[in-house]
Amino acid sequence: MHKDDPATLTPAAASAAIAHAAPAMDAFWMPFTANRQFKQAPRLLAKAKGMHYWTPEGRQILDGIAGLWCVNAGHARPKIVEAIAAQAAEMDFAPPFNMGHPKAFELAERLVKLTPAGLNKVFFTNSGSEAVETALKMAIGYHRARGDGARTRLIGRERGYHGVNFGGITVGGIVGNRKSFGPLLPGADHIRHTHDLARNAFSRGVPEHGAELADDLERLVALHDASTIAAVIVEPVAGSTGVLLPPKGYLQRLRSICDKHGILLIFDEVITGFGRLGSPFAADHFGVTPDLMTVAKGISNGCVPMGAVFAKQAIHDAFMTGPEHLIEFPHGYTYSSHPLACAAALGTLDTYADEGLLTRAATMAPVFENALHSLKGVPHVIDVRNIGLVGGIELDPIAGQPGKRAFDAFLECWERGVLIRTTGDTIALSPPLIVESGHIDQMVSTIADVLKKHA
Ligand code: PXG
Ligand code: PLP
Repeated sequence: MHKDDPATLTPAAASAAIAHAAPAMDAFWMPFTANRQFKQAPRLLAKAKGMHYWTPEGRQILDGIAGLWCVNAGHARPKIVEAIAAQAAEMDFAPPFNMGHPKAFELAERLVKLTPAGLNKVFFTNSGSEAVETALKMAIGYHRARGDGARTRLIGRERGYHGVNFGGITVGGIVGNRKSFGPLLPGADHIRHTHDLARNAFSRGVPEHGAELADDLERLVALHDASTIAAVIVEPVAGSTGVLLPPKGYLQRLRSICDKHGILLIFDEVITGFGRLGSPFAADHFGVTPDLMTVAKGISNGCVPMGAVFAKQAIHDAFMTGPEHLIEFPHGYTYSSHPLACAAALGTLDTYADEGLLTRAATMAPVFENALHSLKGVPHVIDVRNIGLVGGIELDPIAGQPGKRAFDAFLECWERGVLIRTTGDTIALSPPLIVESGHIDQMVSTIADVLKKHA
């Protein structure tokens, strides 16, 4: 036994030894974490490069989830690191209201060259949650600016995730994120989710069945009348709620119902944006262009917080009326287009371009798909879902303890050096887009070993 093993020490010396190894943990109220459980057995990350993290003790961890679906180019990429360092030295901050700085304009021009045709205006935020709030306000403000001010109702989808601010949880459909926070925004409603294990389990790519679920929007139009509905917001592929893919033809159908009724369609591409599906955006992948598109995460490779909303010209132009000295859209954040975020995003776009990363997921998708589907037949696996470099492995829940089977697998994969993500009883994988087949094998075989051990 090591001489500093806390078990051999007096309680006071043991606390001191632990304090030396790990920081005090009392003050930090951690986000989306079981705080009390975590602090009894902390999991710390101290260093990252490429496909890997290292713990403070130097244990290597394979990153199966691109940090938190964001580090698409992998960790510590030189062009991004250098861009941030140089910008911090040159100009730390510039006020974004009534002032500008060159990199914000440069970044905006470069971004709208990547987005689907028509989405050619960009508004910067600092997170996906802020991007969602911004898009919802743009939608309602757009209708009002056109003299259609009764269109205020926002429609989301069951099981949707649109961040954690009030607008986002109003249109979101994850019960646990909503139930504690009162009545939320008035007038919102939800269409049905598309998850259908009975018909679609173990689909490779988008499932066959369920395009007709888009018609649920017609039900809400019949109930509320289209003249009261501003916008519908969906994730093209729902990430947070467990990797739910749109059935074949579903998004096209949603687009045409929105067009028929003058309802704006918002794609929340916070996860799907920047190459996750093998195209720059999910809108490209599915050939469906929304009116507004929210992004975050991969826009800056997760290196400095940043989000954005892309808008069609007509939405932007509807606001550009009235006296020219007045603010057209009274909205913005202190840190909108922050210089460090802009520098990080420019370095990110350079890295994506140099290495073809915005389409690399399409090349790797068959390898990833085959590896994931090899888990069919492994104990407790009741579905495998995949598209591009996103995968979902759904497990049968332990009776009376929903989420526990997957969370236990997460803990054991961590012990074995692989970082995965779980939501409910679904394991999610979304590796950096630089992933190689050896990494995929390591992720999948680790998960298989863990599940077999608990057969
Ligand atoms: N919309 C979507 C579609 C997202 O996936 C957000 C908005 C909010 O972004 P911010 O930057 O405010 O977190 C997200 C974020 C998970 C997980 O458990 C997913 C997200 C965030 C944290 C955890 O899968 N997505
Ligand atoms: N609260 C107060 C008191 C503020 O002064 C501000 C911004 O000036 C905010 C909130 C909003 O902060 P942010 O612009 O970073 O979202």
